[in-house]
Amino acid sequence: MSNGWFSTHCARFDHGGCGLKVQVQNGRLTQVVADPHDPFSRGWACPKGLSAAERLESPHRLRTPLKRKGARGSGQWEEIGWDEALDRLASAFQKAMADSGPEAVAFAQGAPKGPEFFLLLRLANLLQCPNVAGTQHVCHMPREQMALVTCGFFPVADLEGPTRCILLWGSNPMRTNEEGVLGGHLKSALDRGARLVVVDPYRTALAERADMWLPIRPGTDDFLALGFLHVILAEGLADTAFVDAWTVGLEDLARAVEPYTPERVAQACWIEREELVNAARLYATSRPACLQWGNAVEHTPNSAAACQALVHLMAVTGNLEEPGGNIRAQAPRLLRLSEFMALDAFPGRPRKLLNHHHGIIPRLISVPGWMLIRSILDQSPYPIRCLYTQGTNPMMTYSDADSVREALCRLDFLAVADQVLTPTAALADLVLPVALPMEMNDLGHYGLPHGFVTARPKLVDPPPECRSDLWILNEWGKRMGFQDRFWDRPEDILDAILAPSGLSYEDFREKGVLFGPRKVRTYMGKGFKTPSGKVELRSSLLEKWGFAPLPRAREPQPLSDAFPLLLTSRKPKDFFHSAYRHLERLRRRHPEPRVHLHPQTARERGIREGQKVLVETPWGAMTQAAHLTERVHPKVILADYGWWFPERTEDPLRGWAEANVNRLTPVDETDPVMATPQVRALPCRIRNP
Ligand SMILES: Nc1nc2c(c(=O)[nH]1)N[C@H]1C(S)=C(S)[C@@H](COP(=O)(O)OP(=O)(O)OC[C@H]3O[C@@H](n4cnc5c(=O)[nH]c(N)nc54)[C@H](O)[C@@H]3O)O[C@H]1N2
Ligand SMILES: Nc1nc2c(c(=O)[nH]1)N[C@H]1C(S)=C(S)[C@@H](COP(=O)(O)OP(=O)(O)OC[C@H]3O[C@@H](n4cnc5c(=O)[nH]c(N)nc54)[C@H](O)[C@@H]3O)O[C@H]1N2
Ligand code: SF4
Ligand SMILES: [Mo]
Repeated sequence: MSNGWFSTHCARFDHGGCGLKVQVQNGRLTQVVADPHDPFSRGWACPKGLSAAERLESPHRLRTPLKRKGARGSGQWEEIGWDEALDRLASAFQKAMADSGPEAVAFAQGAPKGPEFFLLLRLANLLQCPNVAGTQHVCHMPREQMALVTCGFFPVADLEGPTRCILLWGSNPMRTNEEGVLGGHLKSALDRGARLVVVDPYRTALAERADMWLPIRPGTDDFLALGFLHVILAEGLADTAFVDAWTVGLEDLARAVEPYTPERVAQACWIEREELVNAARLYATSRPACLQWGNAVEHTPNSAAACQALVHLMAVTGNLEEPGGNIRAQAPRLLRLSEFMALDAFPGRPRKLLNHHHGIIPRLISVPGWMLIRSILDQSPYPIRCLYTQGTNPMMTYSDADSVREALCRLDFLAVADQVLTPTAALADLVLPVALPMEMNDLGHYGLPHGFVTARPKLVDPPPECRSDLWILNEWGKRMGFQDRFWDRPEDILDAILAPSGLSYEDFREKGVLFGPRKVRTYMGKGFKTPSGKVELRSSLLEKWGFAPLPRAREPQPLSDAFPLLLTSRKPKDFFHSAYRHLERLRRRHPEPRVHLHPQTARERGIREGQKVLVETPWGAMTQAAHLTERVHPKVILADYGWWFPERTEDPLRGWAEANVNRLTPVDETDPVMATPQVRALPCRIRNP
């Protein structure tokens, strides 16, 4: 490959996709800087993206396939070649399926990183295997599915439009770049004069800049959303023209929100009544206004209701599909996902999913991770013996991590594709080293509802024995007997995805980004994509599936003398979930896991800044360093999430248990529609060990 500067997009460090300029010299990546000409990020990039070169050359990186030698998890490995690795993979899966049918095997991936998630689903569908586990039940799907049943599309905050007010709810795009490089867009909208309301228990930098900050009691977003609706409907602040013409079920909704008076909601949410009323008024009367919602609203066993009520908020204020409100991003013309996933090959799929067995929403395409874990442990409704994971680290990211460990240890065969030896990989029979962004041709944001895709071309060769996920799945698929349903080379897959746009991968690489057309008020023609053609404030689909058609709040978790505080968390600013603690540049910025607590809470317990403290919930315990801050309520603590210690090579499991928030999160109660467990707002206590 030639020397020089090349354009690409950041990948796998968050959802952003910032434009980067990358220098290549003698086959090595030598410099990475932000691309000032990128139409989307306009010269912005963060330390994560800028550490892309270190990621490729990290000494922690896996560089050859490994086969387990000693006992599971004992850290003894034998290096093997790819031929043997693929043979082992294919024969383990074939044997389990021949003995016990396609349900005996399973696959898992976390947040999709590129098209590989959908290729994984393709392989599973061709095998007639319904078990593809994911994290969607805690990531995006409560929002997406509740939006789809209510208005037929996923409403994206139109920060590029003339928005006059941003209601930022359980989301911090300055740290996380939810839905594209939104942090920069949000800042531009504020600079153009938009008002800002922040709903977050933590006083974030944006909360400081906001016109109003509602320091909500963690886990009560359902109450607050219903309280907003109560105020808006009671005070006649709804957009009656839109509501009359384009919604059904207003009377039912009005009755459903009646009990959520400002007094009751203020008490449940630990905020002042006036704050609630003023915030609802500001959002409803600043037209257009957009609601940027985050992961926090989908981390409780009432995630569906909270998300549904937030879609109602956008609808009754007339902000759906309005420029500057919440719009329907149009995807560029690409291969249809259903076709790429070969859904046609597996017609009975929905009824075979564990989701069906547990009675949750029939439209969720992946199996909530905890259901897979429970099935492995209980051997119910059938035994699962083999698991392939790619791009996920369930030992750190699934709730009830101790049960994850137990389940993984019970498998006959576990194969893990990753870039480093994670605690999950440490328990595997087979570990596959992956090629990383810039070492392979790749395409970002395919299948996500953001309205664009980004090119991430290959700029350098991967280490000789590292392979991309697309390559692995493509070769594995052919070995499983589907030569005609897979491709010659991974590049052919990208060409197939791009074909409807008329571009080859080479053309696309030149273009860099492909946007869908920008359209608003698309419902004016054919109506909304719901059974009634209108926004369904009372959901006929939820009702048809046997769920409550209207949102209700769930009583907040009670605090007790034994567990007098509430534990919550957020995404790490300098890392992606559990990944990248092995990169020194990032680790220097954030050397150790820290739990944030109020100085008064610390004083009462004799806790000092920096001291290691024990955090306990009724389900488990972990240790992090105390950080004293007045940014949180005295009854709330906010812990770092995703921490393990790649540098602890003496420990085969790399210190997975010590600071792991998910050893403290239960799966005993989950959302009836979306299967979301209680990830945040956990009753807890904190003390000197
Ligand atoms: N307590 C708590 N739990 C949570 C959350 C929370 O906020 N709190 N958040 C939830 C959410 S929103 C999500 S999305 C999930 C995320 O859950 P996971 O997706 O399991 O999280 P990651 O830690 O990002 O794991 C991804 C793994 O993929 C590897 N990787 C990176 N690039 C590649 C690649 O190209 N190929 C392959 N094969 N591997 C790669 C990384 O090294 C890493 O080990 O966690 C959920 N769990
Ligand atoms: N740097 C970085 N960026 C990421 C990721 C990452 O791991 N690191 N992960 C990516 C993924 S997969 C996702 S899903 C997105 C998620 O991105 P976001 O939606 O921004 O989610 P979080 O950072 O988990 O939480 C956002 C805010 O919720 C607040 N919060 C905590 N508990 C509650 C609560 O009970 N109610 C309310 N209203 N707020 C609460 C936190 O203080 C935090 O400021 O980020 C993506 N981007
Ligand atoms: S903000 Fe996100 S997309 Fe942009 S450089 Fe940082 S990690 Fe990459
Ligand atoms: Mo996520």
